[in-house]
Amino acid sequence: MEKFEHEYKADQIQVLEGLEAVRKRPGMYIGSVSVRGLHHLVYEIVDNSVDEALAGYCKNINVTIEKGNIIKVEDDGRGVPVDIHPKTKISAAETVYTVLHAGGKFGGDSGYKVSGGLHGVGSSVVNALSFWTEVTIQRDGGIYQMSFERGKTVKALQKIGESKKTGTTVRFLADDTIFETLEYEYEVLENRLREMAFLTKGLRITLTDEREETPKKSEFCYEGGLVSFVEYLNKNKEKINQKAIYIEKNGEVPVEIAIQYTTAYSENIYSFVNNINTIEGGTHLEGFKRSLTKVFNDYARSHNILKEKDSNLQGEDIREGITAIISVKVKDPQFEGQTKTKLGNSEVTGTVQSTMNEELSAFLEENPTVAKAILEKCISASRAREAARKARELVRRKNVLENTTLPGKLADCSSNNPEECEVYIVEGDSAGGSAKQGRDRKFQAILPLWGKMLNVEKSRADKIYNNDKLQPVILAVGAGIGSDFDVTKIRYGKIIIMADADVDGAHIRTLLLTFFFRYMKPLVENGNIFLAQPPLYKLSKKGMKDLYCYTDEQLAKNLEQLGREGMNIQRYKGLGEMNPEQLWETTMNPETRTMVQVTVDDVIKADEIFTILMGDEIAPRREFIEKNAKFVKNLDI
Ligand code: 0RA
Repeated sequence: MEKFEHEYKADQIQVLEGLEAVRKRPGMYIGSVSVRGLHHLVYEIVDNSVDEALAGYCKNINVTIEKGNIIKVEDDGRGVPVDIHPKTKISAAETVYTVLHAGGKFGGDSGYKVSGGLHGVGSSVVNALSFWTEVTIQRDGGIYQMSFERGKTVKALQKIGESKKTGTTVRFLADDTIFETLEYEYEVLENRLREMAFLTKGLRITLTDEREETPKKSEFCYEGGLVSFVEYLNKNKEKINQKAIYIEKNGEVPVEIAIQYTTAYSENIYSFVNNINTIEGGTHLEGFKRSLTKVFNDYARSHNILKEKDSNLQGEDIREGITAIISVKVKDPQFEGQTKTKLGNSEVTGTVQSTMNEELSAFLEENPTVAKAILEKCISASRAREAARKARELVRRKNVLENTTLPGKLADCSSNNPEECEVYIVEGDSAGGSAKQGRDRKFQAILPLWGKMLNVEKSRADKIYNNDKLQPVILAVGAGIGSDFDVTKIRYGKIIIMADADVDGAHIRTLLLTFFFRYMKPLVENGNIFLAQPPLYKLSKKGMKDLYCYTDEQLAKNLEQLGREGMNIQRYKGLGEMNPEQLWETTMNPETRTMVQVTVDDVIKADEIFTILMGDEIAPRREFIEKNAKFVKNLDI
């Protein structure tokens, strides 16, 4: 008996130490304590319910943002087991929510348990980082409930009623002493939940926002799974194969793939392992790419589309215009890479490759018209690549002849340490002149651009290398483009777009951002791209230091405080109206400027927006602009 008590205490101490560690270093468990980490809490709880759906027992998940930013996640699975652990005398349910490594144990042989994310520790991490958590379980004919504060049990599991239903409901309020904000963003949660629903065929997920007077609600349920996913991604694009190609095999490593080609030039392949977006790719993506290249080349040869004298199509030719989702389930996934989103399990390459080899070649044999249409596109991509290579060579040779690799218009900085260097891409010659005079030439370079910018959404790499507007940008950045792009070669750590605060400026900003997103994506992902924020107004008055306002709200507030009497309000129509000193002080001086860092939190969403804004179809663009017109002032992706 004594021994038993001793063990019980030891266990308890371990529990508290475990959750204390989570509270001490939340970033280690959920990435950060920013709004991003906050959303992560929701994903962790939803993941557990999705696991129950993957095991085949849960059909509906309802997520609610209640008033006061309380989150409720409700599922109709089997319910977390409520029986008492004979040794610890604690219920299995309480163990799951308080012990850092308890999740998987109880899922051992309860179907296909391949939880991603935190490998089953999610529930206890959320509990540790919440001001309070309340768990209600319906199971074995009863309703059971328990509650916690900052991870510590305040009410152990007890039966509070009878019920014939089963399921688990978790409500929690994140701890505001840990998170920078508790304000959930509806659209961010909506995107992730939609993605979850696509990845789990037939699962119904709802999201309700009760914070406003009139609640908002979204519902996602896709019988088509990944096929629905690619068709959703391509909804504003012109399709080559109307029906997505679908491949599924349920072996040791279940594989599911959907492929649809469009007339676009970009490549959109998203890969998932256990429903986690593997942004850095990995072995599953490798297997997919290898097979895609081989199957299309083999088909083209055996059907005489590629003649004997022709060389093989390259991978990138075959991936032009592709939209594909690869989803695999791996029992013991090894995640590598900078952000731990790269699958390392080497056996997965072969599984994906052989599944694709079999199923894709069968599909092509059965659908020769589709095969031919896709191959025509690949062959024209291959020709364009050849043209791009020649264009690139020409640019290189020209530079060698002229003994320069930098564009003539660039006013470079004297430092060549990329970490401290920044380049301003400035719209217009006169603003460029002011920027040149106003800058700190030690670390600030100026590249003026003017005239009509190429829309890269509608052109291929060869045109881009030859384009007189983009060529200077490519040379100044110094790291190539597309599949040649090498982020370690960039000459500036900050690339700052400085354009007027008007419609034309917004247009140039969008065109440049599209270019960076499509052809230098790592820059956007790593946060190297910034938008300068020039002031909109200058307030001046006798005896007062000039005051700059960057928004209409700021202007109104300042006028209210300082009065209009004798105040001169200058509205800046363009950067060119500022003299070099003003430009330095308001927009370029690192001590006083504000800049917007461009981030792509959601690459899928960003692709959608660029397609809408810059692509061929007009109706969705009009719809987007009408819907977002009131936000256009802060154009951000
Ligand atoms: C382990 C075993 C069983 C259910 C669950 C875990 C479970 C966990 C969560 C978390 C959220 N919702 C959940 N639903 C179920 C069931 C074991 C059995 O009944 O045999």
